[in-house]
Amino acid sequence: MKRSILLFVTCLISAAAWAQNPLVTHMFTADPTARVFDGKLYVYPSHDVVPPKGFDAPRFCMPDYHIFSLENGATWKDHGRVLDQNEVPWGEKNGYGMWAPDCVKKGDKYYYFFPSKPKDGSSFRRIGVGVSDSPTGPFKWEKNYIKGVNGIDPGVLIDENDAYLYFGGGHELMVCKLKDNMVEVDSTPIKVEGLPGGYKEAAFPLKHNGLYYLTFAHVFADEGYTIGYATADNPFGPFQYRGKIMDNINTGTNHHSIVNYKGDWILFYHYWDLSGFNKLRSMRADYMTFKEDGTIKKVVPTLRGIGTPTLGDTIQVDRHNGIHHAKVEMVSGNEPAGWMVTETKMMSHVRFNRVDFGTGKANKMSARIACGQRVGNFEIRLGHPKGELIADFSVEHTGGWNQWMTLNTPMKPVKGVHDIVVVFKGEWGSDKVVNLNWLLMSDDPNFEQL
Ligand code: FUB
Repeated sequence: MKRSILLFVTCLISAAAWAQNPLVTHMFTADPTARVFDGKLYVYPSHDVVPPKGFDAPRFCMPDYHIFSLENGATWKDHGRVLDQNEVPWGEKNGYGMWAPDCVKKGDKYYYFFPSKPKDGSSFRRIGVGVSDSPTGPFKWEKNYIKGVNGIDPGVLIDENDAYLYFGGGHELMVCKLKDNMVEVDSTPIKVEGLPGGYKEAAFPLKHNGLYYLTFAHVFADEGYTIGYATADNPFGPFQYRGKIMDNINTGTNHHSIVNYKGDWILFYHYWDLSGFNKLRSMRADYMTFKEDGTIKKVVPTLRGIGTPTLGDTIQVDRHNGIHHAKVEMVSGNEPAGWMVTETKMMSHVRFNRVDFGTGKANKMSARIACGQRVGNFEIRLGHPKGELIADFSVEHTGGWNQWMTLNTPMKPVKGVHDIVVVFKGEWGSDKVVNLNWLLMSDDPNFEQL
């Protein structure tokens, strides 16, 4: 067993070497529930923070919720705080228990479901609801929690005109039907039958090809925290366990959701590589596949993740698809949290797949670099290290390997989606040409195309 865990962790570390995850780096985000509304991708995560000093806050310290949407090809917009713990009409003040939420659309209204600690002390968590005309709020919060529902992790299924609420954390998950008003139960919650033994939480239901899927976080005694799924021919079950969607990736928790966006299935989940601490998590996403027979192919986590960066999106080349004779490390100095390509030896290169050059309007490429010397250049090529050269940057002395600045250079017109390779050139024997954080393409009237 130990050997297989070791092998898996090794695989995860090397997956890190092929892989734009986490999705955001300006704050910690966990429990991502992704939804597509009118063709646009939104994520409704929870928010981990460092507990305030001297305050008896819980270890998962979660004060509020933000909403994110995917803009352009790979930029996540933070719509700001949508609910603070102290605005929950029925919630305990400073309870820091704003755990995993969900948001669904029924008719032309959006319903945001969230757990919080009730001030009446009636349960560990109750589930509240807010209603809005927009997926990003503002929401009108119900004065009371949903009567008859005790527990965490709401996951809602809209099946034609009916809505079902799954929830719970423990050895059982629960389900009930919601009334048309979406804020009251229409049936007493019952245990979901047919699920495997062991601790479960993070119920996320979906319907695919007429089959009901209940996906959930599931702890195996010998493996730990996995994401599993079960299917049934009706929302109340009984369900049949069908296997794992993701193995234990050593996250401590792994709360997920699944969405179909522009024809691709995507699994959202969380990990904690940005903080180095499993209670300060960051949401991630990777593509997922349903096989012809309805089973789900296990998802291997990557750092590259999803998204096709285009003009205006940062191309985080450190979340690469391939690297040769260079390394990735966290940035330091005067730069926001994240990673960089470093130890860039002569002729080292890094590959990043699926960049959308659009209709060929980009004429400028920018690069965020830190450099402690002045010799060398790095080239942006299409497809492979000897592919067509589309931009060339001469390195600058930025003041040191931790001092960051943005360089600009003209680029050739390129159309469509291509993989790119950054090739670092210095002198043989030099260990570091430059530290590179990100690239960005733009259409700048002050620049001429190469
Ligand atoms: O984020 C707090 C709790 O941890 C969630 O409600 C669970 O699903 C687990 O991710």
